Amino acid sequence: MKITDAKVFVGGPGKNYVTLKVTTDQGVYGLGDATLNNRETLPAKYLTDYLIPNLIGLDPRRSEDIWQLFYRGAYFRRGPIAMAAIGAIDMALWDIKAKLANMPLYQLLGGKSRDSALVYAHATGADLEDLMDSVAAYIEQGYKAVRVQCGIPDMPTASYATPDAKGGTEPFITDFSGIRPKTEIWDSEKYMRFMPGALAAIRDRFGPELKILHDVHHRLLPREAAAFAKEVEQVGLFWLEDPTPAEDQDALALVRQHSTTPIAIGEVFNSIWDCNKLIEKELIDFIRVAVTYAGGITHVRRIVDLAGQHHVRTGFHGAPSHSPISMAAQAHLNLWAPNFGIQEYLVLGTPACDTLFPSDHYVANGMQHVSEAPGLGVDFDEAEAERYEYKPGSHPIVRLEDGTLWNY
Ligand code: KDG
Ligand code: MG
Repeated sequence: MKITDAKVFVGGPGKNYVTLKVTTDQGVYGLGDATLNNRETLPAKYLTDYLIPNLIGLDPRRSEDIWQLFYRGAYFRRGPIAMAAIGAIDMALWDIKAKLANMPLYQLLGGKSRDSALVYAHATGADLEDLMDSVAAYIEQGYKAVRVQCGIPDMPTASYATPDAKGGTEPFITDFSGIRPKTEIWDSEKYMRFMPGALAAIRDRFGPELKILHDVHHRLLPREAAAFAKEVEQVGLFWLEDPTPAEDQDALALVRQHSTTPIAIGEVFNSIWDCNKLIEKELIDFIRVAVTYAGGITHVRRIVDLAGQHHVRTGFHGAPSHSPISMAAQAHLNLWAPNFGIQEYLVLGTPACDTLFPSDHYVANGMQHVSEAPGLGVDFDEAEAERYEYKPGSHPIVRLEDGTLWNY
């Protein structure tokens, strides 16, 4: 059996999804997602210029060897661009493998450890009252877990993932007016004075059952993060996410030393080498890698297994920057992983997105249900894809009030 062709498509409804389709001489094809938010053309180019020419002619069933070939063979290892490109190929090869076996992918991983998987939604508000309305709306829809992000009083712009005005939706997240980023203003002191009380008020209003998550989005120093995590302990958060930038894996030790608030980190990690110390020293509770830019199912599965030995559960990244293909791959991992924790889930499900990526995966009552179709259980409509093209866009950047550049 041989791979005969592989094509990359960039575009989609409201997002530049990077979609890989790998075809074989036996008519079976596989799909992968190499979307790297706001840098989408780069994994696409890495695929077309370097990986695909070496992929043609190989046996698609040798997914492990092909992973090693592209990882070790590059000499310059890791990094989100290469790992997103390798990840897309890996997903496509697992899709092919599971289609050949005529099984949904989770069966090849070891079968179901649960019937459906807990997800969390994004509640957001320009202020606390607005945020409460957003949380209430998700509870009404059956969600058991919500991430809460709130505008901070006296901050001159919206803060991370909050709308400019009441009733607005999360400004997700790419601004398609060009590649020059907008600037948000940040003040950690104002945030630390306001946010613990806001989280406590949400707990008071919605009671003990609601799983409350909060994303600091890398903005605190380790000492500040330790103080914050300690102060919010009585709220009983499900997790506190990205309290510090985690290039320095040891920084999390300070947070751990001072607080029992569960910590989630890793959405920007792209290999096991970015999180092995965090996991082995048991400094975190949830690992947030994504199958896209962490090297696909083959590599993420290794991270999940390491995590499982250290009481670290999964909480795969699921921002709308991931296409339904990688979300499907993660849905299968979620059904299998013995140390599954939660899945971030946003309703990608615009009719246009569903038309481009038809599938039977669905979320109901805050639980993710996985398609029984062979493979990843998601398809890609190439004719529909011709309606879309790449649109340049950017994340905001963050500066302190005096102009100093800070962490977005
Ligand atoms: O590209 C950046 C987004 O993926 C990120 O801001 C989303 O922090 C995020 C989250 O938790 O979903
Ligand atoms: Mg995050």
